[in-house]
Amino acid sequence: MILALLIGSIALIYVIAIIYFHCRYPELRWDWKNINTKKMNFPLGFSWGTATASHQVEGNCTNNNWFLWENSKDENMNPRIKDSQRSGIACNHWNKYKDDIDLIKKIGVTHYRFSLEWSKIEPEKGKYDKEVIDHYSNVIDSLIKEHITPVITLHHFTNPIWFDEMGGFEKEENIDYFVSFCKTVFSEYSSRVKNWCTINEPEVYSVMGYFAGIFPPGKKNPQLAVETLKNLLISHTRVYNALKSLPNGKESSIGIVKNIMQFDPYRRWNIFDWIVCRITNKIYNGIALSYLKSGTINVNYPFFVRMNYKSDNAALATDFFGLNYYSHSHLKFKFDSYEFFENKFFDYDTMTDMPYAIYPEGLYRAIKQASKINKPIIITENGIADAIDDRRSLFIERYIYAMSKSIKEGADVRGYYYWSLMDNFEWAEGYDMRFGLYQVDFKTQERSLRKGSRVFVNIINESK
Ligand code: GCO
Repeated sequence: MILALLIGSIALIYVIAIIYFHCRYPELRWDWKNINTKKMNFPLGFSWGTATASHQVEGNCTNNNWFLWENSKDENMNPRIKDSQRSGIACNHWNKYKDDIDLIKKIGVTHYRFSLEWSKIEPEKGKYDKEVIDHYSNVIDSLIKEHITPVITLHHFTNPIWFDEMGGFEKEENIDYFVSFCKTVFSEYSSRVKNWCTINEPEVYSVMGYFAGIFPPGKKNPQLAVETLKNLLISHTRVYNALKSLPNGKESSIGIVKNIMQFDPYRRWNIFDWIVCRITNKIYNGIALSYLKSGTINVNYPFFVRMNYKSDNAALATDFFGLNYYSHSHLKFKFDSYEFFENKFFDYDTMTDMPYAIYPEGLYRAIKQASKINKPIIITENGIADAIDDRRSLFIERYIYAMSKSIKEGADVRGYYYWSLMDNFEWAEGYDMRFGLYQVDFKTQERSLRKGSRVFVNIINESK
């Protein structure tokens, strides 16, 4: 009798918990057959752009942690990049930037988000390379000449080797070096550049580098992953405050860039799938969102990670929320003391070449999540890896539709930058992932606009 009661109560609690999760965290799905994606409106002054990052496009980034990673002979580090590919000269954007600016112009966008390669500007601690500073200055001038607004990212995954050797962002005391770099480049360019992104995707940097071990430094230490994440968030705040107090600081728009990914349970009736989704979400999205909103981080998962932090000046210290969005994940619990879930897909999913399903509803959901910070949102990245170019136009149309719907419902989204201008070095995936609006032939460095990108050009033209 007692046993029956016990089993009955557990079953009841299980059912109630599942119903609660199910209703509280619905997985949004729209009936695309009955949606007219042509019905889109964008606010006046909405900015259209495209994005790249230094290590992925410039070439010859031989003084950063990724270069070491790509060329590492350490057996334990391999295989880290698919088929041992190396970034090498990448798209040779360093030398071809003028041609590339013409390409940017041709698409009709008005904003170009690119990153400064810290390891080139400050190759040794405290020593700045004047030629490199001049190079970026020329890039900025060329953009402005073509009426394209430069949007600079100060940190996009790569560190100078000297900084990594000191422990990089694992150590809070190292943040000072990054702040100094940022102040130097801001003083150089801020009279011409008004839009600044501090840190790109702190959660991706930490999770990939310190939990999955797929990015440098290839560690697998969850606690260190959240410490590093916290330090990157603190870096954002410190850079934000430092730049705001410099000349041109007040007039500049300075924000952080965060990737949002939803974690939906693979089996909606399975409590373990729900639990791993909630934990993963709390770490991947929750830490940064809570830090930006209230300056606090409270994560307590005994035997896994623990982080309780409060900052007095972090809350709302950002002028915009840069949102990078690609897709959601379906997690399935698995018995494993380290990676306690696996990523699953459904037969009905339309996949991109990356292990991401096309899920435009997710961008709508992500905008809702980001809106909680109460700052203007810029979609700083969104795009598809599609080498054969048979899904790109659908992707663009539907994701932009999802964004426009959220704007219609009141979300303060100010811009959309497609990732990426051209095919480039996709980190651990090497050159196989083709995100470009322009296809790049890496043998000849020729660029050509993909058919699937034309829909982007049309949407921009129609919105004017
Ligand atoms: C990231 C970066 C980009 C990627 C892009 C496609 O999200 O990892 O910001 O550098 O190339 O997101 O995966």
